[in-house]
Amino acid sequence: MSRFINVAAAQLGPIQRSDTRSEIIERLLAHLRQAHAMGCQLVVFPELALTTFFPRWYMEDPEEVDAFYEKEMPGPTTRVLFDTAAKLGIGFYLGYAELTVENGRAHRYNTSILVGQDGKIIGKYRKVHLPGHAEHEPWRAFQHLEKHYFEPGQSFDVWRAFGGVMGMALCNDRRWSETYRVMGLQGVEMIMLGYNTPVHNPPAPEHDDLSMFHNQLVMQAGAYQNGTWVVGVAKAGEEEGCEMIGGTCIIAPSGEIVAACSTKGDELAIARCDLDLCHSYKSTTFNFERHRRPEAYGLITSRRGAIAPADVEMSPA
Ligand code: CDT
Repeated sequence: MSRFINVAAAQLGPIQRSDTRSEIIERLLAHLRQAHAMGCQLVVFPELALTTFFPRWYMEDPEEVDAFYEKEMPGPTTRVLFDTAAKLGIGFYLGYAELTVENGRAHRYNTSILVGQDGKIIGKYRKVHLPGHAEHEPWRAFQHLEKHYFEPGQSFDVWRAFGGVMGMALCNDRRWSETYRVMGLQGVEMIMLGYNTPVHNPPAPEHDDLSMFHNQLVMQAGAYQNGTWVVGVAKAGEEEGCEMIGGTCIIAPSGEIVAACSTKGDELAIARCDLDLCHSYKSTTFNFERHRRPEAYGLITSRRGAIAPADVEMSPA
């Protein structure tokens, strides 16, 4: 059997701080229209797709900071995305900064939503693995203050949509095998994942030459080990002096890349994804029910950091 979904991985080139929301949304709309013209049912946008990657700056003025967040979704400027999606009959995944008030307290998250072909929100995901640091670290060429600007999300959920089981993750989540496995255990068939990844990692510059290799390594492994499609979408190119990797691609449950962007600008990579391909991996090598041994995995949820066994000094015989 085949269950096809035509997916567009909608890479964005850089977004500068001076770009207005309306200008940025025009670029997203162009992607939606082009993807629709090419027969797609789903468009996947990057993480924080409505703004520049603002956690690269330490800011103290709350008004300046809050301007980067969406207070409602859809809101006055984003509604056109939902209306266009409904008109074209095309769904989308969108990453953005969310500001919400609960019981009189403000909460800020690095969020993505999945919107159906009717323009209605199907599900929301809040980034679990927030990288970087919480305090200003002036020694860095640029900051990575996600731990300062966002609270972590608490779960990896999946949704029945687009004829399959859909999951969401954001950027740094893709480096953690737990991300894929928790969704794998809920039968996920397609994980959508937007990212903003600088080429240069200030605490580990020795990894810079490997940034694209690591990007593909983690997403291809996550796809194969869980028998799922993975759609990884970059915001790429030189944004405010910070060079970000591209590498947007669509990965099959075999772990193979089946479509990829070749530039660092606005570009679509399109694939006709058969969700039934997942079955051949989920029912053989990665038949979880048959082969997993959760009784041996207790440390995964009971321990956070690594603790090596004590170094026992051998006494002379
Ligand atoms: N946005 C985001 O999560 N970026 C991180 C940078 C970490 S530096 C290795 C990422 O994992 O790509």
